[in-house]
Amino acid sequence: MKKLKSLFLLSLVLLAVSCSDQKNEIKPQDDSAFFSGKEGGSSSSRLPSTSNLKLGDFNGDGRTDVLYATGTEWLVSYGGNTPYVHSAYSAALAKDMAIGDYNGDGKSDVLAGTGHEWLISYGANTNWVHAAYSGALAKDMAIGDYNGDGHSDVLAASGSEWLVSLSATSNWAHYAYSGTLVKDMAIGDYNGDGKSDVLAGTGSEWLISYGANSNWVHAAYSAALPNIMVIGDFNADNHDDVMVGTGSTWMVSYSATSNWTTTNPSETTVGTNLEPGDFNGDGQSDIFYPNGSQWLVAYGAAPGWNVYNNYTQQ
Ligand SMILES: [Ca+2]
Ligand SMILES: [Ca+2]
Ligand SMILES: [Ca+2]
Ligand SMILES: [Ca+2]
Repeated sequence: MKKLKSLFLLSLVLLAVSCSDQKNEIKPQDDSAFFSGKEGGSSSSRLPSTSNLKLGDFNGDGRTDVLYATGTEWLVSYGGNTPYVHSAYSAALAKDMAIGDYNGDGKSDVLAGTGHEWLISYGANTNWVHAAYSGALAKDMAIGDYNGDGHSDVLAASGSEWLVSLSATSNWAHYAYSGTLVKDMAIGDYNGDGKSDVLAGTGSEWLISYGANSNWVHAAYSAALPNIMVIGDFNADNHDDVMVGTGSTWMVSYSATSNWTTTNPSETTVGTNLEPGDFNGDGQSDIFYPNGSQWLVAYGAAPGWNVYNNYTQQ
């Protein structure tokens, strides 16, 4: 991973940025027809595709929990270091789920798309509740709180514009014109204003649309693309940061704008299987790594895996 390169400020790469010329005029909500999702690839999960684990804070105690979807029921390890307990009966698998706090009660909820409607299990332990009619599936969704009201919202990209369903229950509202797809986004609150922002990588620089409705703003020069990023607040300043693993080191760009800081100089287990969480509830994001029969946690993305749970399934 190359370091952020401020020297390229005037480079022609600026002219080649595929999405910097997108307009983001806000127009009145149009026909409110719900988007029928067709673009795949959520950037919201780094767990292995074979995993049936999802992370969330399902009991609202500030510590990340691990949900295991068996195909017939959901089991939750609260805090990630307690034995699984039954949460709900459902055939929905991890790949079908979009995790967020859609009712703003501090507990993570499970949203699933059936192909024609969205269903939510609040706290992952209530019966399914109808949320909205939409063909969008979990893989089509970028979950964030785009209006900053404490309720998670769903963003979908049509290939020409971004639409948001507030709290996963409102009609689609136009947010911005952009060709950037969900799979090319990394969602986080990079400026700490309470509203989720969209980061996109062009291969040479990062652009951010703050609140998913501002014009693209240059964030940093980096070749790192969203599909290798782990987003979290690794220094607990309420601004989300970008972590990438290069195969030998982990590096963080704080607020997605600072130069790289190496947080872990000697780690080889990096990349696609990592997921952010806060397992000790200190406000600093940790890295979760499900490694077969063990779950490992690196606190604050600092060096050293800690064996966190020895009796797991996935
Ligand atoms: Ca909730
Ligand atoms: Ca919201
Ligand atoms: Ca923000
Ligand atoms: Ca931060």
